[in-house]
Amino acid sequence: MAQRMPALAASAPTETHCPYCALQCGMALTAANGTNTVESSTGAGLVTVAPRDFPTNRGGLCQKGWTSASVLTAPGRLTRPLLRPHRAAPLRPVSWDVALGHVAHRLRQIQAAHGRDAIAVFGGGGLTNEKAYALGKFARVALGTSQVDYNGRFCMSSAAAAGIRAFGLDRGLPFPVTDLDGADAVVLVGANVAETMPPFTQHLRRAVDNGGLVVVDPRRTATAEQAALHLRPAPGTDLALALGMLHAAVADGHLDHAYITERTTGFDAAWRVAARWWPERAERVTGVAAADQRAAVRILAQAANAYVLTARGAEQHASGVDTASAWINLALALGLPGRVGSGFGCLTGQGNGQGGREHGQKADQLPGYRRIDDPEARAHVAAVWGVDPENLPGPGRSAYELLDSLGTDGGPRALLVFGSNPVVSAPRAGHVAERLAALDLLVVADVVLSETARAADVVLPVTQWAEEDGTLTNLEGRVLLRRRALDPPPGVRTDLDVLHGLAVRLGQPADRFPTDAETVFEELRRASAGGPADYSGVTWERLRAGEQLHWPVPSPGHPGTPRLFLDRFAHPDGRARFAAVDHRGPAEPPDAEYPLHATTGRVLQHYQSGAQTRRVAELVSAAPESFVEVHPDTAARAGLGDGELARVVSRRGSAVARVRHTPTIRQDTVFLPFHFGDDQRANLVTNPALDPTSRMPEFKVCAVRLEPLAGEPRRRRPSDPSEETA
Ligand SMILES: Nc1nc2c(c(=O)[nH]1)N[C@H]1C(S)=C(S)[C@@H](COP(=O)(O)OP(=O)(O)OC[C@H]3O[C@@H](n4cnc5c(=O)[nH]c(N)nc54)[C@H](O)[C@@H]3O)O[C@H]1N2
Ligand SMILES: Nc1nc2c(c(=O)[nH]1)N[C@H]1C(S)=C(S)[C@@H](COP(=O)(O)OP(=O)(O)OC[C@H]3O[C@@H](n4cnc5c(=O)[nH]c(N)nc54)[C@H](O)[C@@H]3O)O[C@H]1N2
Ligand code: SF4
Ligand SMILES: [Mo]
Repeated sequence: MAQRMPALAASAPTETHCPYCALQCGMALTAANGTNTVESSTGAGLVTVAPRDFPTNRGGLCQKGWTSASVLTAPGRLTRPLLRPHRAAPLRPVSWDVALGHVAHRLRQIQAAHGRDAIAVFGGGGLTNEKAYALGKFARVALGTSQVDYNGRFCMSSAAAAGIRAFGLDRGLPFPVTDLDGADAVVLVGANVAETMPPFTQHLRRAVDNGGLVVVDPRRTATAEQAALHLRPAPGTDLALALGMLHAAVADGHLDHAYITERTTGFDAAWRVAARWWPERAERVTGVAAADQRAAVRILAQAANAYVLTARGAEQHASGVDTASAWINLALALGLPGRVGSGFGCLTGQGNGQGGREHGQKADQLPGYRRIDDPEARAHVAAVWGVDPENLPGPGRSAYELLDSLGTDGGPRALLVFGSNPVVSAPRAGHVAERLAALDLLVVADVVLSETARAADVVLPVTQWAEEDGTLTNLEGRVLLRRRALDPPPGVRTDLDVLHGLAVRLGQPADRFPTDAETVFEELRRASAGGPADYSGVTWERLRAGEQLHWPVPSPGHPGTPRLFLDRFAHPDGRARFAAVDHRGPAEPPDAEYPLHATTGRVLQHYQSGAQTRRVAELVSAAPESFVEVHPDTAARAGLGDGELARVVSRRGSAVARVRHTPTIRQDTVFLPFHFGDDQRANLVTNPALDPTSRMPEFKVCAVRLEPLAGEPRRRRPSDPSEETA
């Protein structure tokens, strides 16, 4: 079928950024031919991607970035709203007016019967700042619901909570990525950047050459291969490891006493815990040799320029906040944070993972990284929104608790999803799918028919990345302009259009939900003014002119803040705080029935739930299906040969994966990627034990056993998005 394809809005290459991760590599998009009519099946190649010289990627791109234009013309790209009139009916194309009219009508009905909190909203860290802002405002003002949260809860929430506790402010990297170029030593904790941000590794070159890269990961990853020292703790034992290393720092005389005295508080209380964690004790819990712990501390302490960086391997635990705090304690003890050329940071994951956690789609938050329970913040934001602060709801449930409550007594009866695919990416995904099925109404706005969209009553087709303008804030707190390079396919609308259309149908004044992204950003500037993440001095004009603006940017003449904390930390006393944290171990220890630790994570070729990358032929042929990394001896004990299909079984459910003999993984640990759908979902087995502070689920460790999959070994293909609408 011939269909109108994206036409270039301008003939010159458009300078923009990658649709995927928080590195936000700079790229340029160009049309490969001048026509706007092509066969949809051969649409890939219509737009070409070229890397450009931007500080985070310096001309590099990963395979996902190179192939990102394929998603614009992917088979199964949604172009018409879909609606199922009742739960048993198939999804059928309808007009926008019918779709939005139906949603608004049902939302009103459900709220009339069950109250305002009967509607829930779930957002995403891939949404632009403008969308994230508009979504939070839509939930609080148009729906008046407190029940809004987003997938960043599964991503950066532990790092954010630990950063706020220690430094008084959460910006993943409080320094530009390029500062790492000068690092002699870098400790990467639970970060596999060689696969999750390949161009980032060029910033580690000096540390690698210097013998200063230390990687903490239960697996020998592509990143660990480059390290001078690879520490291989059992999953969920980082906290003990960090305590052992703090102990070693003290015992071996590496403390920066002057820094601790002048710039921090709380060392004594933190030390009282670490004093009990001599490295030999930490070795017994973690499996990391005491000598290696000491060596790692020595590498950090002896370097002129040293950094500690954490990512999801350290943070996605029921003790994620305390674990991140323990690594911060080590960095503080060595005097690293808030210095030029040294520091501590957490690597933000999603394209707008940083901005997405600042502008109000989080349950406890208002724009500008304000707290929704702070009366001053409520008054400020309500004034910008033109509403009475009394009418703003309070904090709602966190992401997993929200999903878990859907369709229960007292839980929401309708859910609107923008920019997430929780049927694949939420912990205990089988249960989450059941909760979604118990709803009276599920509405999903997406670019493709994701697994979550497949379960929806109404699917709203939206524009993506290269078809619209918007800002994102990358992993170093730099605000970027992602530009429209193409016309969207006819029939799709922007998320801002969708929110506007719904708001008006819910009785909101038309000008309260603008559809133009720059207009929304102007409002976001005012809403964020005076908040911790102050964007009031950022304008699209400055971004168009190529200015490098790291927040806070508190006035239009302000140059931005590439490096935070150089003079003082953001607590009222200007000091960073040690946290007295102790090890507590995984929520679900292995036992006779489930003897192995399962951990989960990423591969180079796929992004997140795979909704986008499983539709790119090149990526699917390189990484077609799920697998489980398992030590050959462990596989043999379970009767599994290399390449055979296994069932990975936990108390929550089981996932099918092909066995990959991996002699370098710990014998007590298996690893699964979480990018695949249906019965290959790693999240069918994961444990939704939550961190008490951040409400982060324990994606990185649960107890499992391996079983051979009965029957024929089969090859699977990614789920075909056209199945349901054909
Ligand atoms: N290719 C690709 N790149 C991506 C993404 C993607 O989906 N695909 N997603 C983006 C997003 S949103 C994010 S959040 C980032 C995530 O980036 P990373 O955090 O680098 O990615 P993960 O693979 O989730 O986890 C990193 C490592 O943690 C290890 N690990 C598991 N358990 C533990 C543990 O208990 N302790 C320690 N120390 N390590 C452990 C795993 O073996 C894994 O190698 O990647 C971003 N980039
Ligand atoms: N087991 C396990 N599970 C995990 C993790 C793990 O390490 N292990 N990591 C967690 C982490 S760190 C993260 S960040 C989450 C991510 O998991 P998800 O939240 O599921 O992330 P995505 O797959 O990126 O989903 C984004 C969806 O939004 C759509 N989309 C893209 N752009 C737009 C847009 O502009 N508007 C709209 N409306 N839709 C859009 C995409 O097509 C896709 O369907 O997964 C978490 N789940
Ligand atoms: S590293 Fe991240 S931003 Fe860069 S090309 Fe790959 S996915 Fe895109
Ligand atoms: Mo993430």
